Amino acid sequence: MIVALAGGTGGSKMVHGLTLATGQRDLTAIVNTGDDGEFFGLLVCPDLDINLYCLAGVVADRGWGYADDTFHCLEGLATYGREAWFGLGDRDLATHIHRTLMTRGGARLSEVVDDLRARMGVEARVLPMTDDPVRTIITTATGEQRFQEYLVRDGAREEIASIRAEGLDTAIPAPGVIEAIATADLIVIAPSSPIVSIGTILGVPGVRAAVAARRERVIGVSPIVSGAPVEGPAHKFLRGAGYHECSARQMAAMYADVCGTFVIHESDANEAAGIEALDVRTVTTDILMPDRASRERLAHTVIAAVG
Ligand code: FO1
Repeated sequence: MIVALAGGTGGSKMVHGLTLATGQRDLTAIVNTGDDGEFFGLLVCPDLDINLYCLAGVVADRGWGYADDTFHCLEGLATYGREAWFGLGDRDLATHIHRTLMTRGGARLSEVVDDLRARMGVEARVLPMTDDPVRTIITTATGEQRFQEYLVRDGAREEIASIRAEGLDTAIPAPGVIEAIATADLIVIAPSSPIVSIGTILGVPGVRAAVAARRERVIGVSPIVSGAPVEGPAHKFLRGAGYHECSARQMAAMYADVCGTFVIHESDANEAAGIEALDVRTVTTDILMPDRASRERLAHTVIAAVG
């Protein structure tokens, strides 16, 4: 069994690649929920949905939401003066309504995700990192913003003064999370943000220690290539968390306690010696995943690297 720790778009590409390489039944994805939020009274879980939609083959090319979705409901809400900056498509809204109704009926988030997974025909196991609410809060000079407000509404323009994940300290790993990590043949840290995606998953009490105990079976893939993030404003999150170096080596240093092997892009080959000095074995290859073939190829490299 392969376990992947994943955030949204970058993470889902790695998860997808791993399923192409091994089949869906051999994969468990443990997914960040710090990006979750409430919109129009509905519980929206972007990273879980991105992974589910990707595995179901229905994700839009932009990497989130349903392919070919329409936005009539959101447009209607805008005419009533409602804030419509978060692109909730009509088909996507069905997911949020179903999830909200299930949770209001007493279901845990992990039960909802499993229900969505089964109904979408996804065979891979998809687990939220926790069933408890965790919300990433970004503080800038303007004040506190919810994660999606900072990222989508405000376009991640401002420098970040601090980042915190509300509810993380007391969150309990979702059922199956620790067991999956403890028994996995291979644990892949997907190229998601080390702060607001992977950092949040590892921050759930007990998860970092469980992954560290499997360090020799853990392989990370760098979300940074040539000093810049492959997806999203990872550099802003890094600076906001007090890291002033944005490099593959910095990523490896942040994971050195949990990760025995790290995959970097060939353009960063000059950083390999610095990473090996952290006692992290380094694999250098093309880690960009623009299409299906590149995802599958990288997944095969990742699997072969840890044997
Ligand atoms: N990302 C955007 O850049 N703009 C959007 O309007 C947007 C809407 C959205 C709706 C549902 C969903 O599941 C994801 C959505 N995302 C949108 C993606 C999301 O903001 C981020 O990519 C993740 O939270 C980061 O992993």
